[in-house]
Amino acid sequence: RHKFWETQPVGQFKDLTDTSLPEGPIEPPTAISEVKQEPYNLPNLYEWVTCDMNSEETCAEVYNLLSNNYVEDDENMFRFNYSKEFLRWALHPPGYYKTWHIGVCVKSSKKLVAFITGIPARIRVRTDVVSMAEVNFLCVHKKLRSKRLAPVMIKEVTRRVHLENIWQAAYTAGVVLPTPITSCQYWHRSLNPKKLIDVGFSRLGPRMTMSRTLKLFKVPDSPATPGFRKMELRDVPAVTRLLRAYLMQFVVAPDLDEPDVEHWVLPKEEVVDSYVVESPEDHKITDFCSFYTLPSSILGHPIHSILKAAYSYYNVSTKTPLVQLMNDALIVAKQKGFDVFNALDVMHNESFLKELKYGPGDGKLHYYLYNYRIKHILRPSELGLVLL
Ligand code: MYA
Ligand code: JJ1
Repeated sequence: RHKFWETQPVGQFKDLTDTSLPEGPIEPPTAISEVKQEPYNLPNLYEWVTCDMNSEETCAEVYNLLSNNYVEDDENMFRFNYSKEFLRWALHPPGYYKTWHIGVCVKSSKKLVAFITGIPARIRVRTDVVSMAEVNFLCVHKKLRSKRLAPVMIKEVTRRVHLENIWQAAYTAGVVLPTPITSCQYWHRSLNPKKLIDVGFSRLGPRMTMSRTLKLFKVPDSPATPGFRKMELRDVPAVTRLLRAYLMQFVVAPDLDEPDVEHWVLPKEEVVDSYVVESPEDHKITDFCSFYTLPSSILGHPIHSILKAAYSYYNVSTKTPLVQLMNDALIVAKQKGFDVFNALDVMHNESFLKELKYGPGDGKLHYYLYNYRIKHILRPSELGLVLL
């Protein structure tokens, strides 16, 4: 069934019931000198390139490949449209390796036709903090699909990760592969219901009129929580403490330090938004919420071409009820012109989704680890990791 994945050190479907298998690495690390020194072979017309995402030209080529060929929904109505600024941010965390930003070009024309990336991350699994690669943005041009290019790209990124003495990876996909550590559901909160219905993203509910729908999804003009404000650089130490303490309770979560928090959650216009609640009495940071900007292209619509979507990222409440905090997140997202606020049922998200009028989407997101076995599949609420 899975000619490629059956050969890889990942949990296999046949092992799902075998409780004798231990948790932890599936294969031991080898000496770096044992790692293949040359790139894997590509079909003759193609060659490997390392993509320098700091180059405006390269970044634009990657953007163009993804905006025309990356992930679509099951009915091919929408396609993720990651911005250039977002891609730069996503691929340049502390300690990133340029060699993990891998392109495949046509030799003769240098046209970019495929892409895959890794970034380094420390991921905690129960009590074990593991150096991993987070693999993302795997994309093969529509005209080159089903030619078994993806397995070669996955092997090549694996090789380059091994060369840095890293032996595990985390990744997500909309498709089921051997074998998910958990499977999450997407939920959607309409902010601009008229547009969402016009473009076919959502439908008028049964026994609902447009005017009842507009009223149902209306949000206040400004946040309700006293002390709710945009996160600033000076908040990094407090936000890091809040996040580290919060993420401890999940089975799988990133191990974030201050440089990570500065990179991943300090607000970046049109990329990531973060807010804190600063207590008006003692000026302590008690709560934090964040979301990232990932628009989708609307395919073949006469009027609208972009759906502006916010995705829930990391949220921590110690004083403000999570429902109230996330309601304020909806309010600021609406102010910023987002059409929809999306969230997965990870961490404590289930506690606000229904209450804040999110509805389940038709998409799922499966989470995977490479070369690390987990004994039992997790509930989404046991997962403390959001990949972009
Ligand atoms: S998930 C986003 C993936 N991208 C898209 O969905 C964009 C649109 N689609 C495409 O561009 C292509 O359809 C892709 C497949 C490139 C996805 N993850 O070349 P093929 C397996 C892993 O003939 P194509 C993301 O970015 C498939 O089961 N494997 O197929 C995270 C089959 O293997 P097997 C996938 O359609 C990526 C083989 O590929 C995926 O032309 C994490 C067929 O290859 C998928 N999403 O190209 C990658 N889709 O026969 C793994 C299909 O065994 C990282 N396949 O079933 C692993 C860790 C590596 C680092 C390790 C370090 C230690
Ligand atoms: O966005 C998604 N689905 C939408 C649109 C569906 C269009 C027809 N297929 C959806 N809309 C309903 C919203 C409605 C709002 C009011 C309340 C009730 C609900 O369900 C889905 C997620 O649900 N997105 C996708 O399918 C995109 C791909 C997801 C897999 C991503 C893989 C990522 C790889 C990462 O590395």
